[in-house]
Amino acid sequence: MAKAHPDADLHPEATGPAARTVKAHEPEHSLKLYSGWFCPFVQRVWIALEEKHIQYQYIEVNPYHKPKSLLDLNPRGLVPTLEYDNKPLYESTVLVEFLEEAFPDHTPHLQPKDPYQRARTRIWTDFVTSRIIPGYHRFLQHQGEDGLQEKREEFLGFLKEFTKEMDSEGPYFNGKEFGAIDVILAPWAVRLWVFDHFKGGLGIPEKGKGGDDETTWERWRTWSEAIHKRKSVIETLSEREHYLPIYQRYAEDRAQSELAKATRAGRGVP
Ligand SMILES: N[C@@H](CCC(=O)N[C@@H](CS)C(=O)NCC(=O)O)C(=O)O
Repeated sequence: MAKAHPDADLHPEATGPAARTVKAHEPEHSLKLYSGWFCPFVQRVWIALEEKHIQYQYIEVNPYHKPKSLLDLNPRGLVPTLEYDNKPLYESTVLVEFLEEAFPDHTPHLQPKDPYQRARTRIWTDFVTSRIIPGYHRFLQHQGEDGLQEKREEFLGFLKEFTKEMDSEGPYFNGKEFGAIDVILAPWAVRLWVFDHFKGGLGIPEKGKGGDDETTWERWRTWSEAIHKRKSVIETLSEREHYLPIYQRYAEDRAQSELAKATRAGRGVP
């Protein structure tokens, strides 16, 4: 028999503010979000749905058990998966764009109107996928003190690069309006506490202590605070205690092979 995935026994449902959001979206609806409450890729899509007040049905599944209902829609059995008019769609970055196009009358518009800004959103979305998220995993999975600081600096370097592209006033990436590029990184921004908890600190300098990078870190802090206060972000988060065992596995050497396998297969991990 195949060995159970270490995350197969994760907490079965959303808790805290996210549980209230789930409750409000229990009724049957033709737009269905197949979700794992803990998953940052899901949270992107969930934030977009909540921001735009789109009606949908929330369906909790454990993607490590892969129920038939999920596999029938998405052969890879990943969350998030959407069912739209009886048709399946998946990949979080595609879904965030899709919701904007499929529900054009719903505001706020998350994609910038200006084609240049829209193209920049794609460039920096790619940067989150190809640099920030892998850097986050390398830092989180690093074992021992030796070499940890290099992983930390690599990750912070990516955050700085991203931050330098932000509108100088903010608070959001493109200025006053919350948009798709904010949605794309927000789930990881609200999970950075894992480094304080497991890796001896994230390492972003305190206010006034950023040296040559102070302006960049100040801009990061402005963005991060705005993200942490955003209603749609808060209302799609569960209680921290239930994320802890998941991250503990990745931070403490127990899921390294799972992480390597998932990364090779182009899948995300929580
Ligand atoms: N590239 C996908 C990643 C989605 C993903 O990997 N989700 C994880 C949960 S956070 C999953 O479903 N994992 C199940 C598995 O690895 O089999 C996206 O952006 O939607």
